[in-house]
Amino acid sequence: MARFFWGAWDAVSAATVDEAGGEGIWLSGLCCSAAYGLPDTELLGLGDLMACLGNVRRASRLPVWVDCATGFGDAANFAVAAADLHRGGADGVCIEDKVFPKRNTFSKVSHALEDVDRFCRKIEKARAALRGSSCQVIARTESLTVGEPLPDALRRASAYADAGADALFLSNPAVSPGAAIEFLAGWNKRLPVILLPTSYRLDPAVDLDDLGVSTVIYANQLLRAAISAMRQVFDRYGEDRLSVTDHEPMISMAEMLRLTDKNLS
Ligand code: SPV
Ligand code: MG
Repeated sequence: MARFFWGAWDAVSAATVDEAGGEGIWLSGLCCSAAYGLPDTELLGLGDLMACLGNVRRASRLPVWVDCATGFGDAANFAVAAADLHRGGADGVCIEDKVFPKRNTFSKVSHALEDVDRFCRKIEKARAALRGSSCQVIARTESLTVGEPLPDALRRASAYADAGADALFLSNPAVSPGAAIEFLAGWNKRLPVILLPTSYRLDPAVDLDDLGVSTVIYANQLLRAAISAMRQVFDRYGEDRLSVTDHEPMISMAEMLRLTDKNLS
C-alpha cells in the first residue's frame, strides 16, 4: 500500500503529522528554509537542517526523509552529510539532480540538470557511507521539471538505480499527473517511485500500487495551510480588533500545552 508522507519543518508540525496518523515525515527544504527566512536555494546549511531534524525527532518517531537538495557539494560532501543526518535520526536522504544552487521546482528561474555520472557518484558514495544501515538514498529527478522528454527521465532513473539508489523521487510541477503516469507506465519498477502531487491531483481511480508508487508526499501543504490560517486570524482582526480572543478557529491553550509539554513527565 502506498504510504503518505507529510512535509514538516519543526516539532509542532511533526507532532501534528504524527498525531493525525501521517505515515512519515518529509523534512522539507522549502519549509525549513522558510522557517529560517531563507529562499529555497541551498542557503540552509547542514547544521541548520540537522537542527530542524533534531526538533522533528523530538516530536515524532515516524520515518523521516531529509530533503538534501543537491547534497551540500560533491559526492564526498554528500556522503558525510548523509551519514551525519542518519546519526541525527534520518531514515532517508534525498538528493536531486540539479546543479548547485538549485531553485525550487516551482520557481520561474531556469534550472540546469546535473551531469548523470556526477549525480551517480553522489548516490554511490552516500550508499557506501550508509552501508549496513536501513537509511535510504533517494534519488530525485527534475527531468520533467526542466521539460526534458520522457526518455531522458527514464534514462536518468535507470542510471540512478544502477548507482544503488533505493527509491526514485519523480518531481513534476505540472497541473496534470499525465507525465508522471506516463513515466510510471514506461518504468520497469526497478525502484519504488515517490510522487509529489503539489500542483496536480491524483485520480482516486488510479491504482498507485499497481503503478509502482510506494509513497506520496504532501511536501509543503501544511506550511501553506498554517499561513492561510494565520491570515484568517488577521482578516477577522481587520473586521473586529477584539475578536482575537475567540478561541474557536484556533487550538486552545490547554491543547497547546499538551503539545509542548508532552515530554515533561
Ligand atoms: C520541498 O518541500 O522542499 C520540496 C518539494 O522539495 S517542492 O518544493 O514542491 O519541490
Ligand atoms: Mg525541496
